[in-house]
Amino acid sequence: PQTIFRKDYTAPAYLVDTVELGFDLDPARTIVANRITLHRNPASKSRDIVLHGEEIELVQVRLNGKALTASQYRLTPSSLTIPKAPADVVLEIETLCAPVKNTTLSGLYVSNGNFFTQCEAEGFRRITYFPDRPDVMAKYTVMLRADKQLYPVLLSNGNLIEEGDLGDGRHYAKWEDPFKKPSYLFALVAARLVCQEERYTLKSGREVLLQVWVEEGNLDKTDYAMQSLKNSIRWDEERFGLELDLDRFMIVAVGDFNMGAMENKGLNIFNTKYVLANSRVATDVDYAGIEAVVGHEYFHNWTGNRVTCRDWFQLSLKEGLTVFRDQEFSADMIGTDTGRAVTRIDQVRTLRQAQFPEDAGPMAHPVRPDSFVEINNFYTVTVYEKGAEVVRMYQTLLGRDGFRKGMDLYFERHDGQAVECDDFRAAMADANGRDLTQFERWYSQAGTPVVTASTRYDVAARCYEITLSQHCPATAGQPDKLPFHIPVAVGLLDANGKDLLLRLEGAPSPKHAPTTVVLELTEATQTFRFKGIDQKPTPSLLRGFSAPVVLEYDYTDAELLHLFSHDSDPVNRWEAGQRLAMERLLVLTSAVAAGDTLALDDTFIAAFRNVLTDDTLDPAFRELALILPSETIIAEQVPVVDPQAIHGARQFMRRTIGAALRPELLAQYHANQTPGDYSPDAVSAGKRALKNLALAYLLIAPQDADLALARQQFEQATNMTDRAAALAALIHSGADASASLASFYADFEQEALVVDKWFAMQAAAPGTDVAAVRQLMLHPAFTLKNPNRARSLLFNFANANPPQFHAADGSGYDFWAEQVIALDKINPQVAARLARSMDRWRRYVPALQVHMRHALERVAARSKLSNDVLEVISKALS
Ligand code: BAL
Ligand code: ZN
Repeated sequence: PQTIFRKDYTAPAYLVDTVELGFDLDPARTIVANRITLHRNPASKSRDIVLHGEEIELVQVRLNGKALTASQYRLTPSSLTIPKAPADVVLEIETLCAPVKNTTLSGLYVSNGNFFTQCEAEGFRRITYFPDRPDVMAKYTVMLRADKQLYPVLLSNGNLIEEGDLGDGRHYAKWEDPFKKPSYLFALVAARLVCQEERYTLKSGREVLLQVWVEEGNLDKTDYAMQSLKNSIRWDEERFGLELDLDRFMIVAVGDFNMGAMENKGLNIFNTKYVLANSRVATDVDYAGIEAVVGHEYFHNWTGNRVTCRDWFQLSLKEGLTVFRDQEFSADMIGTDTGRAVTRIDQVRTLRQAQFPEDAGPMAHPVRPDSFVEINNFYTVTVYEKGAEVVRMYQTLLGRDGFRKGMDLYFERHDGQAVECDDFRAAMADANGRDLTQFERWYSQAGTPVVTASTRYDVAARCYEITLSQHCPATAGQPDKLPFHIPVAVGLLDANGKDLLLRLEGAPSPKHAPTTVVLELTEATQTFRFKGIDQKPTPSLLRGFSAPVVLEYDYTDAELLHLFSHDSDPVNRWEAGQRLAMERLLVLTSAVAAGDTLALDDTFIAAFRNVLTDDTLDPAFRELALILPSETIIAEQVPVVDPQAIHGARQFMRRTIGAALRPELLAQYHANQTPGDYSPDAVSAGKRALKNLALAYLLIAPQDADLALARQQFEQATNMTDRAAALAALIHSGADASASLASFYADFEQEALVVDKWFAMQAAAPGTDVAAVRQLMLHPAFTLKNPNRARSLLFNFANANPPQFHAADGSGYDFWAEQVIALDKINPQVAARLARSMDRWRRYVPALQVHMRHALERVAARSKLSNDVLEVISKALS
């Protein structure tokens, strides 16, 4: 397959002014008539019109009114080229496609009898021939024709300008999008759906129509999505001064969807997972996901749609920025400082769980990649979550007001354009009079920087020195890295745990000395001096996780315990607990591998007890503080991964905590009940989280009373959060959970998203081996064709059940290879995601590596792999 390089970018030879699309929708044979007006791009020397097209049948093409013969164009399986075209062109192209056969869920497809589209990144070319690249922006008019009975609802982007009957049992609707857009933002829906709708008044007084479209039985699950949409609209007005620019904004839910959701202009199409919720079927985590994703897609309307990407290498321009915006939105919706910190801790966990391993593995790439084979493989945690960290660092360096000034300038300069990450950086720099040249390295260098700190206290000079050094490990094609511009937020705690007031040598003295300062590390090594320090402090480094780096500092246990008890920065307070746990988990992992006796010190238990029982702390924070680093995160810390030893060590620690803190866990279990009507608000959700974590600890080595408690919660729960948590705890306890599993399934078999949970819980349970997963695949509700279902069983097994996936005989890897191959025939995007589960194979103990290599080679040996899977597997093996 061909590698595409960022350096090879050339401007399009022709630009498109208008697009008129006509669809005669039929599942087996949809006719697409496409009339585009183009003009030659003065910035290009070429006179060839290059149109992309895949898996569509060309019926005819007319240029300026004249039908072209086959000798007048070049047709390949992926393109239609019209050489030596005139300067101004009207092209009329008719094509055929078969949506019902489209299992890739890219382009136009059928889900549960309804038509949907997904065009990002390159799905539009599966609908019609077109210059399917984001720097070609045009105005679209869309005519939809379809059977009226089967598809009563016909939607596309923008405004509905006409609708009516065609007299033959069919009807039509004509839509016009007033804004220029790239083809990846095109969407249509033709379906039997119902909607919740509401007229909403913007801050300016303009009224808009908001709609959430779902299948008939799901109308009672649309309130939270609608509320989240209204909150998003208000938030973007208030925080960034950005108003909804359309008269109508629609969200449509579909059960078969590759991504979480898609920001098509005015017609967001969503995975049902991020729309449907009521207390019966959705958990607190689901509610939070809906708020975040509804926000995310809505915020794309400005950061992505109004200003879009010049090319797909710039994907993080819209994704990193929009993730940052949705993160800030979710934090602001909670509103409290600890609430913000809890969302921040969640982000740090995601980075460590998924992004740091990606940065250190065979698919490592810069936030702005330099090359790819298949762009779908680059919708990654690096582009999204690390990209959001990069955007967050602007705000950390420039302040909230400075960041807002940069955003304002970005829109002033680039509204209606397709631009690059560098343009965003320039707007931030110019709006604030700052030189952000070095900051560019966050976009161009892959890998997670390691910042090493050392400190020195000079009692005579009353001076405390912090020396910071940085290096970044080599990644593919980038053996040597230059220093990054890293904001390192620090505070200093006195012996009582109080923050010291900070005066940094060489920096202007503010009227009120702060308790946190942001040190700007720009060189390989730099020393910072704090003046007027009367006692040796405990440093709190990288507060708020101010940069996506690994921070190394030789903390003593006493210092970590001090921070874990007192740090005013909740992120670092949590971090101290994670470090205390990690040090011990590494020792325990070695002990398990060596067959030594395992032990956990009382000091550690006492620290956990203190946090668990400290009622001045938010339950949501306490829950996070008591979750041990995951097996994946532990695996990243050891030189050679022995998954059984890691699992044994972590289980031992959980079991020991559960036994030692039994009375306190029980007390917290009872103290954090949330009686009354269910509400997904952060305070209630935090209580449920702590309560259910307590239950999980109690059920690691359960007494009969604990099992009874879990069964009672399972049976009497008034919401899915509590019901699912009790069921998961029962499954993980090792006790017989079959009756509970059966009754759960019977109660919810009509609820696809709950059935996903049922599969997912079992897949992740350490008692579920490959044979059990194979058995679950035979269940009538299982199908590889639905991405959510495939993810619930296969991905959870491969990624969330290390002791079974890494079974010593390699059976987990054989199973993985089989499923990657099977999925690739149906849906290459989803298959390639599953293929990524083997990214870190070279880090495992040699005996497992042999099996892993064999499984990878088995996939690689297949003759008809998609580019998606081929790229992932070849990079893993290279
Ligand atoms: N643009 C693809 C889905 C999302 O990031 O919103
Ligand atoms: Zn996005």
